[in-house]
Amino acid sequence: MTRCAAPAATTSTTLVCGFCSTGCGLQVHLRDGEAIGLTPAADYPVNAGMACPKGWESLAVLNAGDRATEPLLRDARGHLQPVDWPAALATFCRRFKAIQQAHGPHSVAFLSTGQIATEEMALLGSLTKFGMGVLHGDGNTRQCMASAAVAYKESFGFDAPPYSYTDLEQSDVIVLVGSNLCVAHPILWQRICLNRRRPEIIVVDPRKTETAMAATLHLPLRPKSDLVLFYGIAHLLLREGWIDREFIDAHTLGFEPFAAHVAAFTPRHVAEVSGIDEATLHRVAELIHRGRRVSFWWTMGVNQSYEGVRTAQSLINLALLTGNIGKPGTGPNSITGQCNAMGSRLFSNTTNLLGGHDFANAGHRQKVADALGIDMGLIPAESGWAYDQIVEGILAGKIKGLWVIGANPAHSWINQNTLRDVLGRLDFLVVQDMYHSTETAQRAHLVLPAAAWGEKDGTLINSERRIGLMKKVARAPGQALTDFTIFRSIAESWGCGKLFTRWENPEAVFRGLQQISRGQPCDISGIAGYRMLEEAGGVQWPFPEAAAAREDDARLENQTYGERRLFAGGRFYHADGRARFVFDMPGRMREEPSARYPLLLLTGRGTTAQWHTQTRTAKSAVLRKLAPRDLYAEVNPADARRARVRPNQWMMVESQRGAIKAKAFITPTVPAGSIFLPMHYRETNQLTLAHFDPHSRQPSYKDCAVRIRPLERWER
Ligand SMILES: Nc1nc2c(c(=O)[nH]1)N[C@H]1C(S)=C(S)[C@@H](COP(=O)(O)OP(=O)(O)OC[C@H]3O[C@@H](n4cnc5c(=O)[nH]c(N)nc54)[C@H](O)[C@@H]3O)O[C@H]1N2
Ligand SMILES: Nc1nc2c(c(=O)[nH]1)N[C@H]1C(S)=C(S)[C@@H](COP(=O)(O)OP(=O)(O)OC[C@H]3O[C@@H](n4cnc5c(=O)[nH]c(N)nc54)[C@H](O)[C@@H]3O)O[C@H]1N2
Ligand code: SF4
Ligand SMILES: [Mo]
Repeated sequence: MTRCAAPAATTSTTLVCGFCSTGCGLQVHLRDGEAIGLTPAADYPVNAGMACPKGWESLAVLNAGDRATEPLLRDARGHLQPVDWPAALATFCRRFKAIQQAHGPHSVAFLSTGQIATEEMALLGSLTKFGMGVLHGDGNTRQCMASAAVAYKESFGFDAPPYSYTDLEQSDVIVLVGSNLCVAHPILWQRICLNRRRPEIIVVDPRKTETAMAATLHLPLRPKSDLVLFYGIAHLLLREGWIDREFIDAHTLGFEPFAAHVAAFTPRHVAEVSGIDEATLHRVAELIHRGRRVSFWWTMGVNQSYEGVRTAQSLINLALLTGNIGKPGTGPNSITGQCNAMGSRLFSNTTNLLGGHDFANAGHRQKVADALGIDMGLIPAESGWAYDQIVEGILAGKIKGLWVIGANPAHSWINQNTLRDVLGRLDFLVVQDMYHSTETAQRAHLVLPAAAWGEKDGTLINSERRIGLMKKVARAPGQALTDFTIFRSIAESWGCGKLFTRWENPEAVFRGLQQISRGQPCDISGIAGYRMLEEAGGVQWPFPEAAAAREDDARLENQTYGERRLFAGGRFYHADGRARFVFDMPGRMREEPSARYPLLLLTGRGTTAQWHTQTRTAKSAVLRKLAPRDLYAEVNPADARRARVRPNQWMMVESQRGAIKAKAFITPTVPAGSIFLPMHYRETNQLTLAHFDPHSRQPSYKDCAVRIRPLERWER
């Protein structure tokens, strides 16, 4: 007779996905406390039982042969060799301190990420700036969200995306600009599919993307003609009197100059520049006018531009002009990218002082110092350099030490030829990552092994400002530690640990951040700890104590945790309560196609199964099967014919900065005169041109001139 083993205890718990900013809830199934699988959480308000392939494979990517399991230090012969943590920490402090002593405190900088917990970002930003005397630190969110953040700040007085995802279900007219939802935010597309109002869906994208194909109207505008296009739509709305004058008068500033500005953007001129004919322009204006609830959504086709801020504001202006804000199904809505880009915008202590405060404001510095129990003199009075300025600082020999956390700039940063040279100039490069094999880690002097999503606790903030929980459901491999623990250990080794005695664990930090947020637009002082986040399926900011009290009443009336759409009362965050119309003259592309380089290069996301530089997604056998292995370029049939390129043939794609090989994917979905390269392959950014929006310093990743030629068999 055989005896049965006692049945293992199986339970489950819900955590927020660690890939994109949609912030789906994933129900992880545990046996004896260890994750054994996951399914999309049916009762999470964001995704209601849905998830994309990346979410489904979240656990699979944790088990990979190239996980960093111990610290690695480059030896005298140039090889990365394992060392123990005490040695790694001692080297970290010794090398960075020596650099600071020789070249000044600001000669060490850091580059962080939108993919770690809010508590971790806050600790990193405070450790570096208040403890280590570092001034210059930025996030990979600069590549992604900076234009939206600046646009909102200037227009509304605070970086505040105003919407809830339910707005996707409540709109009559949904305008998606430079946003390929079906690939980049598939669950948000699913939310649109739940809209029962038979919405008009207008997609503005030079390419006929998966999303454009599913739309009711696709505007294949010429790349980078968005600003002219939306000024033209404003022109038509004004000309026809299709504006909400009452809203404009009561809640905005700058209408008259804006109206004068767009007078020059006549339909004829706009049609010429954008390639969208006058009848279609009129139809779009009329749809916006007729729609009772119109929402404008944008992503990287807008933000990643040399005029990203003003383009984002041209959409904000349309919402203000027509009063489409603060009501269900409306809003000028920027969709974020990474799982915690929104956390980074408020709490990373890089561009803004913790909690959306201003480094330059002495009152703000005092408030934060008091809340943290530190000397105000430790808080710098300026925000430090942006990503591109840090890169330039290294080139100029001003920055000699760099600490990269949760980012892979040696693949993702614009114009790799300079970047790789730049990283090579550093005296000391530390990379803190979950894998030791990333392009950046391979160039490091010291690699610090980090635990990943699923192996640690903390919070993430999604695109609709919902703060959700990330939890430890698996053990980190080898000696890998959570980013939180690594930062705490560095604080101790550096000798500034006493500044952070209150920062014992992520939840304690969360409580501290709640205090700091008091009185800010992002006030979250009313959240009753992680427990409330767990019970409510996440809570959107703002949630001040006063709201918490109201919420209790609402719950008595048997309502769920209410959604916090912003600006319902028409009051914005500028001191006078009014939103601003902000506008400018459209500029020109820096590198237009020419006789030598006749094609314009667009770049972006390729498939739902690929995440950025593929350090994570390439580790899943399932996701690998769902994505092309080789780099491919979408080429229009007319351009392919001209260049004598055949389907699937290897080609050379060249810009003034480099030449790469890619397979030809000949398709009419990319407009003639442009080609498209997905960003997931390391070659893509060897071609891109380093240029930036002057207000947000966000890279303009989606416009530079290239040429193609077929490769002979012997050339491959
Ligand atoms: N599967 C997957 N999902 C992701 C990510 C991923 O790597 N993989 N990354 C996440 C992150 S961090 C981000 S930021 C988001 C990005 O999400 P999206 O912004 O939706 O993705 P992209 O493909 O970069 O760019 C969107 C579109 O902009 C278009 N575009 C290019 N130039 C112009 C232009 O001048 N005007 C207009 N109107 N459109 C233009 C491109 O053709 C492209 O279809 O995705 C998030 N989701
Ligand atoms: N040409 C072109 N280039 C682009 C874009 C484009 O559209 N076109 N898009 C840009 C945009 S929007 C973005 S957001 C960037 C993304 O650029 P990056 O952020 O540089 O790319 P990722 O691959 O997301 O790098 C994240 C790194 O963090 C590691 N990691 C994951 N989880 C953790 C963790 O918990 N702790 C630590 N320490 N590490 C972790 C991963 O292994 C990976 O190496 O790319 C930009 N680059
Ligand atoms: S849509 Fe985004 S948040 Fe949802 S499962 Fe996919 S990657 Fe995760
Ligand atoms: Mo991004």
